[in-house]
Amino acid sequence: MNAPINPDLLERAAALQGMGDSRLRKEDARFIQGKGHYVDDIQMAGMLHMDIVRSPVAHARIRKIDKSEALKVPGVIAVLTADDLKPLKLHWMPTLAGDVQAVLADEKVHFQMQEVAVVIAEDRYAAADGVEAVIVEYDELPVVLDPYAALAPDAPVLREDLAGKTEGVHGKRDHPNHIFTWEAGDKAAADAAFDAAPVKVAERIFYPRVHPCPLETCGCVASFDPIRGELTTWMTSQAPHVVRTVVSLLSGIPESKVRIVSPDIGGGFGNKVGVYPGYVCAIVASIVLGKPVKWIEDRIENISSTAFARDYHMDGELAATPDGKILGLRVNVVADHGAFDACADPTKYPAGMFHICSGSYDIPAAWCSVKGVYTNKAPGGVAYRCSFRVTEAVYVIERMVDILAQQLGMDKAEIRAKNFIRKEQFPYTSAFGFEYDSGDYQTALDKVLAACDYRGLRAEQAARRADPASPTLMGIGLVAFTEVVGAGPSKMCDILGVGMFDSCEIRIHPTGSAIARMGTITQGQGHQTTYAQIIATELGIPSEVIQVEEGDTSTAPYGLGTYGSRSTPVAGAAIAMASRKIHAKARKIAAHLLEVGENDLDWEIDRFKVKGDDARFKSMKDIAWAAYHQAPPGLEPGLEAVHYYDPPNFTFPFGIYLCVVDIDRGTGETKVRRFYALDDCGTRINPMIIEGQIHGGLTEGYAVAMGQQMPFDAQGNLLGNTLMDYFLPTAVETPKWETDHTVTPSPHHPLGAKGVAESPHVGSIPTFTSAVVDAFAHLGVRHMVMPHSAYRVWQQLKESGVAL
Ligand code: MCN
Ligand code: CUN
Repeated sequence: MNAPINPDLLERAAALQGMGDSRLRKEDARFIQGKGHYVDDIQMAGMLHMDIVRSPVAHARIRKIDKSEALKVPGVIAVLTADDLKPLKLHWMPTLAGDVQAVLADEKVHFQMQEVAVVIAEDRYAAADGVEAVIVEYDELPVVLDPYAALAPDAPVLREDLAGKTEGVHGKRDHPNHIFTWEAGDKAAADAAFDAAPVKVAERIFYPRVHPCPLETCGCVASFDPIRGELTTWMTSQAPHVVRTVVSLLSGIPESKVRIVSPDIGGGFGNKVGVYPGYVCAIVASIVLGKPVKWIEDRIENISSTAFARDYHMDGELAATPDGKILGLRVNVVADHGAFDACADPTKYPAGMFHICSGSYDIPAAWCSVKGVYTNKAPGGVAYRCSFRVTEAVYVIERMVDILAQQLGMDKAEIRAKNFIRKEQFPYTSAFGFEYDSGDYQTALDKVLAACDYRGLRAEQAARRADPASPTLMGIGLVAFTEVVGAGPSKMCDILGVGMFDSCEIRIHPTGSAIARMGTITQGQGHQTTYAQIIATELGIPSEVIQVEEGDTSTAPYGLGTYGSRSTPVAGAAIAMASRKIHAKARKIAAHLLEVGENDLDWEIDRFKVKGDDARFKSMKDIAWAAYHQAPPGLEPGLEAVHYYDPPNFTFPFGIYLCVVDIDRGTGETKVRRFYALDDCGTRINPMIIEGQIHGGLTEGYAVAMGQQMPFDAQGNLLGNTLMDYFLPTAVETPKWETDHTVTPSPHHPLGAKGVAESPHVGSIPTFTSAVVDAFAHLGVRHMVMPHSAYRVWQQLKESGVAL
């Protein structure tokens, strides 16, 4: 596209605040004034409140549940247990991963804080008192927390409901605690590469269990209207349409009488993709009692029982030549999925997009295997800004490449450059079968190394290492990650059979303003701002007069929701395509009004003009009016379009991140001196919003790498389920971020755009580890387990003999 040179054109283009403009976030006007409208803000006449009785133990048989005292608590209306749900066949529910999950514990509890009963009362306090008064007797059973121990021949059987089932939805189960084994790549080719390779490295890379911990916890208000037979549920859902389908299938209520609304969401980060027992119970309670029922989690419930993330034990191996050319990759994963397999993966990918684990490198032979295992921990698995296990995949390959470099005495940057998929190799098919759409890794790497004076940093580090009196150790982390986002092509991805397309409906009003509705839902990403910008550029209507609406299944076209950084790659494309349908009709109307042929018109920013005659034109505003008043004969009036976009492929954004840390030899405290993040997400719609997304993702990455963890004691009690213990960095701890970008458009996306929101999280975590380990590399250390808290780093300082 040529930049407009004429000042009038520049002014007209700027007035649209279209793509490329750092338009301020439209959402912020309400958020910063406390005028957001969240689920817990909803009040309805006669609304009841629900609270959940949860298991204090991690593994036990339920001997008895006594509701009688609870029912005497003033204000308590009802207490429901699995026995009450049984006649409705709702005591178990299907999970997104093809397993089943207990809605309320049925004879057994499988993890601490599992849902055992619900109390419905006139207010929240009575509900809480009711919860205290429910008496549950448990016979405790041995607890299994380690996935390797869970696979021991004599391990206690956790899921008795699956006893004797040797075939799971994803193939054979060879142990009662085994969920699936999923393999990708060519094992024979990988084994052959390893047999022949002169250099091999192997390391166990553990990615601990963490939690996305959005500021707003999960919750809903379910309201069943017994007269109309209609169910409306406002809920914190990242995928309201999918929930509508599931609710209809489970309840038998026709889908046309189920309405799911996601109002403002105070952060999702993947935590709000799944369907939780609380939602199901609130809906059942509303249907049974004929009144609206509100359920809102507290913080401890959120961290302890809703979708965790990671918990991947990865055995990585690389085979290479002595000069650092990678010949083969093998990764063997044991994945701790907790008590129920409730990972939010697309149906055909039980281990998500893990086979992006060949990363940014041209690796000729690769194979991976992921074994899912049940333990006595909460279910979940894929959430937390991850795009379906990409975080784990990027972590393992980037750690392994560092380890290989260290073994060979090579520089981190050099070994990466040596193995990069080169620009001219795109589209590139990886050994795991993904077709990477576009990339230019070398240009990005060169830019980062120059911007940070990488050589200077290495010289400084050498000097520091040579000085035994230095109070700090200096480490340099470097990562070159490739993401796979934009799930996805329906041929490859579906959720419970629904293909993962997305949608957009645009309606231009007679006066030239517009409303657009999508099947995605913003949780803080700024869709109301950025989606309008796409339409503004495509149709020449100012962003300011384009209203964007999402999240209400009664008004928005069917979409699969927002997660996996899919909104821009999928819904963003749908927006462009719907706009183009309108554009084509507008051209017909303009030709009619100007009495010329369609081919005699040129499109220019906000108008169609007659070729070679600047004075004769019709603006989009003129055309909108005409569409409703004097549509050309034979053309239906109105100006609107719907488009459902099924992407031909994923998009593959990438980035190069560099981090410099100084570690205090006295305390183990790690100071991030510099963090430089270069991202390439193709065409950029709103640079300011992208930067905000990157700052947010880097801050979460910092949290995961440096402090977040969910430790369990031997009885399966989760230690650290409050914000006193679970690390959420504030402005005090958060390092200063430097951002940069290159632009390598996606060749298959109508706008050339790729998703970006998860990249900073995916890319930064291995960068922090890379930096911390680098500080110890000259002492022979090649890997350290996250989080790199001061205490752990201090232990390493002592072990390496350099503590002061
Ligand atoms: N964008 C852009 N140009 C691009 C790509 C993206 O301007 N080339 C803009 C988009 O227009 C959009 C934002 O960046 O406003 C993010 O777009 P995208 O990368 O498509 O990601 P999604 O909108 O699908 O967001 C999902 C992603 C996920 S999966 C998690 S987890 C996460 C994240 O978004 N959760 C968030 N960022 C979050 N940010 C906030 N504030 N809150 C959350 O819960
Ligand atoms: Cu997996 S966290 Mo985001 O994809 O909603």
